[in-house]
Amino acid sequence: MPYTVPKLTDYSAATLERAANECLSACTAESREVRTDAGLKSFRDRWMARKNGILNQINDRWLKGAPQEAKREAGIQVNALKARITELVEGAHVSGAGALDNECLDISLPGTRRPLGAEHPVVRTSNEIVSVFAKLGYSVAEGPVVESDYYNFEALNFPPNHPARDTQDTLFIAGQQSKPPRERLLLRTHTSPVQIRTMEKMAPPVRLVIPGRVHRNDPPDASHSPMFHQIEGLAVDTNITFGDLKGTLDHAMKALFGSSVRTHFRPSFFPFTEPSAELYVTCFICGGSGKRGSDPCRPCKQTGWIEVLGCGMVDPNVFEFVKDNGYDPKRVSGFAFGMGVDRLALLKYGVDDIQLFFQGDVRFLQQFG
Ligand code: 2NL
Repeated sequence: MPYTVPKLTDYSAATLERAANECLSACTAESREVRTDAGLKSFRDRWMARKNGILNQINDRWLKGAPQEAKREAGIQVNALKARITELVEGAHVSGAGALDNECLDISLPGTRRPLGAEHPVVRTSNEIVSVFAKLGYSVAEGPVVESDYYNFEALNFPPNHPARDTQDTLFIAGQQSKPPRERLLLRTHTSPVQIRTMEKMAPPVRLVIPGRVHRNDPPDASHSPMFHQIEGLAVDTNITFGDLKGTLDHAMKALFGSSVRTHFRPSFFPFTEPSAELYVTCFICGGSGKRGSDPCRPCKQTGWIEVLGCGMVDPNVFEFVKDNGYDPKRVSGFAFGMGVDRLALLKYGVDDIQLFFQGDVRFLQQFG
């Protein structure tokens, strides 16, 4: 006898459960009997048809017919049953001897193509730089992109209203005039605030690298973007000297650009380091000759040297802000450095427009796959 939906004598949980189980076994048994496409269609119609299909009848008899106080429990049971029946009916397929032509699984169909992504060239460059320092025992730290004036400027020896702040065209968050100046929020202009935050948490000695996104109010062109990436490094210990800075950075440049590059330091100025320097490496495009064949080498402007980063000995004024956590400038010293990752990626991959990094054009990005 084919299955028919019984009328329930009562609506207790036990009765409902028994009825649901009977219904499920009937459906399972019928699904096993399906042999042909036509059989599959009538099986589906019998159970699922909107008008008078078995599921529909169950709804009418077991749910709508239930007394008010049993409706909630009946609803839960009926919904669970419906889900299982639907799964069974939709999963049923034509099977059995001689019915191979009707198999639903066609192994000759091509699979679903899942294109592989590629690491973005800026991220790749950033990871390469980080890993050079990780091998030297440096920890990696990250921090917020929206920062307070205190961490972005004040604690880094840019006092309020100091002209050094003008060198970093800052994007401020609007509507904060009511806050004290040092609490006002901005988009960090460098990753240095994370160095301060980390020194507040970790007592010396520290060896740190900090990669991350930074913002400046620069109009976009081939070499500028209001959003770009930096990596900064910091080493603080007793007796850290400028010699340590030179040795560490010379090693890092050889690891990054090849063992034949040479390094060269020129005096510079940063508010948070004293003394400060710019680091140049022999041009890895022309090998230091300033020429490519008979043409001038453009990346190094024929000088044979490329500026890669800024660095220096941490200014004692910076340590004063974290003195309570063991950074007494009389006891510890340190060096720090910072580099623009995007600019290095441009040089490394011979890309002539920084905007290409941020437009998300798949034709560009695919070349790094
Ligand atoms: C550049 C120069 C630099 C630093 C960053 C730093 C951080 C602390 C203390 C002292 Cl907490 N210094 N960072 C130092 C020198 C240079 O970046 O041209 N970056 C793109």
